[in-house]
Amino acid sequence: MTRRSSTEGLAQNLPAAPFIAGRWEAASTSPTFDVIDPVTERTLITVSEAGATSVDRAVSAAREALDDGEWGRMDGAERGRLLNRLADLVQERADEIADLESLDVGKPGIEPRMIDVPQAIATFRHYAGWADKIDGRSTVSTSGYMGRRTLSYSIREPIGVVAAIIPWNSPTMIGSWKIAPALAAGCAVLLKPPEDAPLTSLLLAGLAQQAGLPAGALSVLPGRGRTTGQHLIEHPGVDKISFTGSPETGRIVTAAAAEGFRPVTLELGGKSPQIVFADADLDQAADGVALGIFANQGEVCAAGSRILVQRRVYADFVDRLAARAAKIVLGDPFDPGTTMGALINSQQLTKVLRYIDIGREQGARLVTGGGRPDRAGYFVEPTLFADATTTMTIAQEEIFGPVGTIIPFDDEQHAIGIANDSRYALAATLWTADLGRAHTVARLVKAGAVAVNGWSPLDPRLPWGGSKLSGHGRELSWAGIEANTQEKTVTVIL
Ligand code: TXE
Repeated sequence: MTRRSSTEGLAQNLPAAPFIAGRWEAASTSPTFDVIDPVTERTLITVSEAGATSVDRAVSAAREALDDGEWGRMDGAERGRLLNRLADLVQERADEIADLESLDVGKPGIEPRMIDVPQAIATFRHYAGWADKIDGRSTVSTSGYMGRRTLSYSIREPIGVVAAIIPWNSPTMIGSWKIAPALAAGCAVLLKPPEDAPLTSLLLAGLAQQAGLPAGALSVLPGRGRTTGQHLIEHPGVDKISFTGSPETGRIVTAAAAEGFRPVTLELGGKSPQIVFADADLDQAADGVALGIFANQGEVCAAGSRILVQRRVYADFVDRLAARAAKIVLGDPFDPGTTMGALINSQQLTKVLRYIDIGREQGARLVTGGGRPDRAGYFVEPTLFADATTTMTIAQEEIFGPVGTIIPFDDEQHAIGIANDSRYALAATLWTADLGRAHTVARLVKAGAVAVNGWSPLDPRLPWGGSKLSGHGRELSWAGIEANTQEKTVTVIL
C-alpha cells in the first residue's frame, strides 16, 4: 500500500459529520459537500454540513459547558494538562496528520512535517503552559471611597463562546492558533473548518475527545462559508469571532459581529514585501526569497509576493531567483521528489491564471513560468514577473499562488516607499548586511512581523497579525490569551 492510498483510506474512515457536545452527529437529512483532492480532482470524502439547527445545538452545548458543565468549573492547571495531552496525541499521530494535510491541501509532504504539524504541537504545548497563569494584572489601593480605604484588583475571565473560522491553506496550524489559546483561557470553541480542507479538523475533534476534553468545550462544525459559517457568525450566543481568510469575508464577519457588538480578531492575508539590498548575501537572499513566495504553492498569508530589489544587483538577482524557480518540481505531494503541489481548487486556479494574464497585459516581463503543466490537478508553474511597477495589479492584489512580482528600487527611502504602498500590512523580509539599516527599515516598514536575512521563525511565543487590509488583533503569545479573555475589576471598600 502506498502512502497516498493509505492516507486516502484514513480520510474515508474519518467521521464526516459535525462533532457537537462530545458526539458525532449521524448523517441525516442535512446537505453534504464533497472534499476534492486538488491533485487528482477526485472526491476524497463527502461530509455532512452543520446546518442552522446543528449550529444552534453546538452553541447551546458550549454555553452549557461554560455555565453548568465540568469545563466551566475546571481550573487552569487541569485545562493545561488536557492541552498537553492533546499535544501528545497530535504528536503520536504526526505522520498521519501531515499526510492528511498534504492530501487535503495538495502541499508536498515535507511542509506539514516540518511546519504545520510541529507548529500545531508547539502551540498546544505553549498554551498548556499559560492555562494556569491567567491572572488579572492590577492590584491597586484607590484614592479612596467617601473617606474609606479601598483595595481593587482585576481578574481575567474567559470571553465565552468563541467561533473560530479557519482557511484551507494551513488548517492544522491555523486551527491550533485559535483553539489552543481559547481553551487555555477557559472558553468553549466552535471550530468551522474550511470546506476545501476539513480532514485534519475532523481528526482533531476525535483526538480532543480522547484527550479528555469535556463535552461542549470544542465542537467542530464542517460546512460551507455561506451556510455554516454565516449561521455561526450571526448566532447571538457566540461571544467572539476569530477569523482567518479573505478581506471580503472578513467584512461580512465584521458586520455580523457588529450587530451584537462582539469582538473579532481578523487575519486577512497580505501582499508582503521582500526587500533585497545590494549589500546582501545574494545567494542566501535568493534562497530565502524563493521560499518566501513559493512555499505552500504561494498560498500563504505572509507570502513574500512583492520582491523589491536594489537596482545595482537587480539583473543578477532576477537571474538567481529564476534559477531557483527552475529547480522546483511540481507534482503529487506524495512523490518524494515533489517540491511544489497543486492549488486548492479550480476557482483558485482560475484566479491565479487570471492574475498572470493581467501581469502580461499590464506590461510586466514574464521571467519564468506563467502556465500550467499538461496534467490533471490544479497546478500552476512557479511564476516570476520582473520590471513591474508598484501600481500594477500584480503588485497590489493578493494572488495567493506561486507568482512573484519583482520591482527595482534605487535606495533605502525608495524601497520603504514601495514597501508601504500597499493596502495590506502583514509581514516583510529584509536582506542586508548593514545592521543599522536592518533596524531602521524594520521600524519604518508597515507590517506585523519583519524578519532580517531570513523568514520570521514561526513560534507560538511571538505575536502574529497585521493591520490595514491584513486585519487587526494579534494571535499567539500572551496576545492570544488577551484576545480570548476580558478583565473584571473588583473593588472592596475597606
Ligand atoms: O476565502 P474565505 P476563500 C484569500 C486568498 C484567496 C481568497 C479566497 O486571496 O484567494 O482569500 O479564498 C469561511 N461567514 N485568503 O474563498 O471565503 C470559509 O468557509 C462565515 C487569504 O477560501 O475568506 C472558510 O472556512 N464564514 C487567507 C473561511 O471563511 C465564511 C486564507 C475562509 O474563506 C463565510 C484564505 C461567511 N459568509 C484565503 N464565507 C489568509 N489570511 O491567509 C466564507 N467563510
